[in-house]
Amino acid sequence: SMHLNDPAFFARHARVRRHNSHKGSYGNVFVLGGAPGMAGAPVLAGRAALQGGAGRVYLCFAGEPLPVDAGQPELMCRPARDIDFAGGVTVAGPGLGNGDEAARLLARAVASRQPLVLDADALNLLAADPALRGAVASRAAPTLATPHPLEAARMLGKPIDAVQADRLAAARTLATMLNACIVLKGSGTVIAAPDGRVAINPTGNAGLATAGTGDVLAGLAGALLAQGWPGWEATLAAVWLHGIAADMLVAEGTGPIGLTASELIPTMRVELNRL
Ligand code: NPW
Ligand code: AMP
Ligand code: MG
Repeated sequence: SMHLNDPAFFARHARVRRHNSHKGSYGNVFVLGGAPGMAGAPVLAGRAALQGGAGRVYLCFAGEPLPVDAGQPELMCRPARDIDFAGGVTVAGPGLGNGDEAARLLARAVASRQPLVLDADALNLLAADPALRGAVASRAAPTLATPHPLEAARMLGKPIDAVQADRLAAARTLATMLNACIVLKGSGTVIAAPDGRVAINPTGNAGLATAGTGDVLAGLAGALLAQGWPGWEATLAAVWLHGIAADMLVAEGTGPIGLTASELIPTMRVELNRL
């Protein structure tokens, strides 16, 4: 049941835009994050969601909301406490912080009946709260979780070396624990589903080893879910596109040294349109 992540498996889900469609046809994404000092993380996730094709994207700030993202004014900035996460896919975690208010907001997003992407501080909050992990595991809609090795180690209650020594086992254990598609990130990203399917991603390079690239991946995954992709295929496609974008930037000389997370976003969009 293990395979190499290849667009042949998922490309058919990249539907062309129907002539008579509108923004409501492509779903809403709520990015839940942005504690004080961490506004950049939801901005990156939100820009990736928008340029990944979502119809509308809301940045939902745990801290004081930015008035606007001047570099991407299409994004709608709101205080997270005003958002009812029922109306779309939530990407929870980028720069969310670890406090009580963050945990309350996350619990509301987990309770929505919509697809959910869990990243960054959402995963750290889950590591600290078995009841919230139980609430995630009992969700009916697709859940994706995108831990880097340290986030995986925190949820598994193991040292990071133990995660890295058997990345397949770590991803499978988390998939069962959370009843979620798991993306265990890092060189040789492992993807595991709760039904036992496993894939290894061949794209990407060490240019991705820079701040914010994980936030971009989470936003793209949310956009594909909002456009109706099934959970497993959305996961595979997001990881593959994120990696191929980095590979394209290296091929044109923009990396690996100094490649930035922001630069991935328009290149991911080109690759998504090419699927
Ligand atoms: P080390 O250094 O090797 O011991 P944390 P975070 C390890 C937000 N951000 N292989 C590595 O450990 C996020 O969204 C905001 C092996 C590394 O130092 C979060 O909310 C940004 N080890 C918050 O910051 C841009 C690996 O994990 C440590 C690994 C904290 O997230 C940046 C870091 O983990 C950021 O996204 C690998 N492949 N990858 C913004 N512009 O606002 C990671 N590690 O302590 O959980 O911190 O990931 O930076
Ligand atoms: P995060 O740590 O959450 O910002 O996520 C980092 C992103 O960059 C993930 O998608 C990782 O898989 C990717 N990444 C980091 N380092 C490497 C590497 N050496 N090779 C390939 N991908 C990497
Ligand atoms: Mg991250």
